This record gives sequence, structure tokens and C-alpha cells, in this order.
Amino acid sequence: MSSKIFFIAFFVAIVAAPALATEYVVGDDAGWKLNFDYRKWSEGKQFIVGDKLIFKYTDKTHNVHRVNGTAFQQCMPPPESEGLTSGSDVITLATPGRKWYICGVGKHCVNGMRLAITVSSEVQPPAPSPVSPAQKISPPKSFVLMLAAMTFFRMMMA
Ligand SMILES: *[C@@H]1O[C@H](CO)[C@@H](O)[C@H](O)[C@H]1NC(C)=O
Ligand SMILES: [Cu+2]
Repeated sequence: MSSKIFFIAFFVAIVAAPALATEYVVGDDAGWKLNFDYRKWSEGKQFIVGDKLIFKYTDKTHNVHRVNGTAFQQCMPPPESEGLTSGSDVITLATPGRKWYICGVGKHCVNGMRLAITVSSEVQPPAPSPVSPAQKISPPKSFVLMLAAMTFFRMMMA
């Protein structure tokens, strides 16, 4: 395989990958509000680097603060000035790891307005299951994209 084909395929994989990013409206139709179970909402969702969280609220008494794990547990927001307040706050998940978000207004955090998620750097294979061992060997998406691009260009240049 010539290095030219490899580099074109590599470029296509880099360009195509972000198109697969997902935008999550936090709480779906409920949005960002009091007395909603955001832990339940986040259950089973797979957050990947490049995905976006959108906090939607028409009630401007709310806001969004990204906090550390301690502040999340204790519902302690950073200074008011650091909060997001647009009512349609978009946060791009730029790095892998555990992320915490709370509403910094009054007792809103203890009344449900807190979200904790884990961001992965790559699509994780489904949880191991004895009935479907084939799923365990599913390759990461970038590898699949790369392979598809390489095959495509080999056909083009044949
Ligand atoms: C967590 O955030 C709180 C509130 O902003 C801050 O006071 C504290 O120092 C932080 N803890 C760590 C370990 O960064
Ligand atoms: Cu609030």
C-alpha cells in the first residue's frame, strides 16, 4: 500500500469522525429544571469526547456550573459570575473523565438540579455478556472509518 493512500485515508477518518458526535439535550423534553432525576436520565447513555450537552431552561432563575466532585456532593457552586445563564447552554465534552454540573441557585442543586456523567475517549464495546461474545471484539469507530476509507481509495486508484 502506498503511503499516499494511507495519508488520504487517515485524513478522511479525522474529518469524518466528528460528524458522529452526539448532542444531548439534558433532561430531553423536560430540560434543566427542579425535581427531575438527572441520574436516571444519564443512565445507560454513553458520552464520548466531542459530544455536546445542551442545558435548556426558559426559567431564567436557573444557571449551569461545572464543578468538581466535592462541590457536586456538597452542592457548593463556584462564584455566580462563572455560571452559564443563556437558557440554552452548550457544553462540548472536550476531555475524557468524570464531569459534574449543578444549578447554583438557592437550593436547586439539592432539589435535583445536578448531573454527573463519565466521558469516554472512544466508543466502548457493550458490557460483556455471555450470550453475545461476538460483540466483545467490535473495533473502535475510528478504526472502522479508516478501514472503510482505505478500501474506498484503493478501489478508486485501482
Ligand atoms: C472544588 O470546588 C470548590 C468550589 O469551587 C473549591 O472550593 C475546592 O477547592 C475544589 N476542590 C478541589 C479538590 O479542587
Ligand atoms: Cu436552578
